[in-house]
Amino acid sequence: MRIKNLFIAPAMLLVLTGVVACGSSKKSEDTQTTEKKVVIKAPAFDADSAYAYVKTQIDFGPRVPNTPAHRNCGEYLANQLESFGARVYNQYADLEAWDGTILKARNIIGAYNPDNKKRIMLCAHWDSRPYADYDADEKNHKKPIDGANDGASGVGVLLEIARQIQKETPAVGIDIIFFDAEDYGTPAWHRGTYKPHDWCLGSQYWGRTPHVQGYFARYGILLDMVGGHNAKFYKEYFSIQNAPSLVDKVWSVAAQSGYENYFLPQIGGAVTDDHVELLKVGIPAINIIEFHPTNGFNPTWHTTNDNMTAISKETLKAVGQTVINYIYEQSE
Ligand code: AHN
Ligand code: ZN
Repeated sequence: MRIKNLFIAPAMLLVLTGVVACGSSKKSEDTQTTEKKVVIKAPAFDADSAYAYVKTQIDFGPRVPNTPAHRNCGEYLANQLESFGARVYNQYADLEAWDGTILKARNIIGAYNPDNKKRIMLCAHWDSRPYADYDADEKNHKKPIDGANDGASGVGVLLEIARQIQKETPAVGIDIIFFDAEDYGTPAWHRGTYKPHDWCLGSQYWGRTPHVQGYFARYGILLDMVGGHNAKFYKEYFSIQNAPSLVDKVWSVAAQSGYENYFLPQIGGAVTDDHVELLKVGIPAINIIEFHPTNGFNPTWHTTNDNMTAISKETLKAVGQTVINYIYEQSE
């Protein structure tokens, strides 16, 4: 018997498995009571810690490929994963952007329990967009953005998850992947030709060249824009189409964990994002992203307002705790 619905919110979560035979020995002398109780603790996700990881990224300056801020932040992220006990892989690649610019890109992967065959990928993009092309003020359209929500929020949540899972090994292997060059897509103000496949360059590269030969994961979860104030997460279209059972599972874990106000049981729009590259190589993957079916992205999206003021600790907590609870529910 497996008792679910035991998510008692933050501090300590118990998943009880095993057989709890009926009644006590008082009822019947010859009824043997077998009781096996396996207690798996899902750690508490610390939103203050995640918030600090978001801020540290923003303090480097916009993480636009080919800039010192980008290089420095890449070093920071790889070092953090290593200090949290992960085996770190770096993928350096020269990737061609929409305008022909060669981006010195770096995908950063932290593997936990690398010999475990049952693996779950947790992903976010760590670069920030070079253009605030949706800013209300046209003067900002060619300026880079902080990308506090768009990029850094997902990375901040995953760094906090990395810090937590090093303390209590889950039954499954975890790969935390920070994709680069997701957000260098053709700007809205551009008129004329451009190279196609201009978004998600880092994950496209990873799809062609995984960090481990023959790599496979049972599931992938992408976090993109998971820090907005009062964010609502609808079930993203490509995720539902290609990994419906994972969507249902994660949304039900969210509800059991008390976050049904964030994870809505409704279909959202389709978002071309890094999870699509996982789907292309056969990994069932979903995108947890703030994207309203009619209103689209958060109003700060691709604007100069996507800075630290756009970040809510409550939202980071809802997403981070949900993902942790999901991970610790997985069995070997
Ligand atoms: C498109 O707008 C085509 N994709 C959204 C993916 C994205 C951009 N995620 C963050 N920034
Ligand atoms: Zn973006």
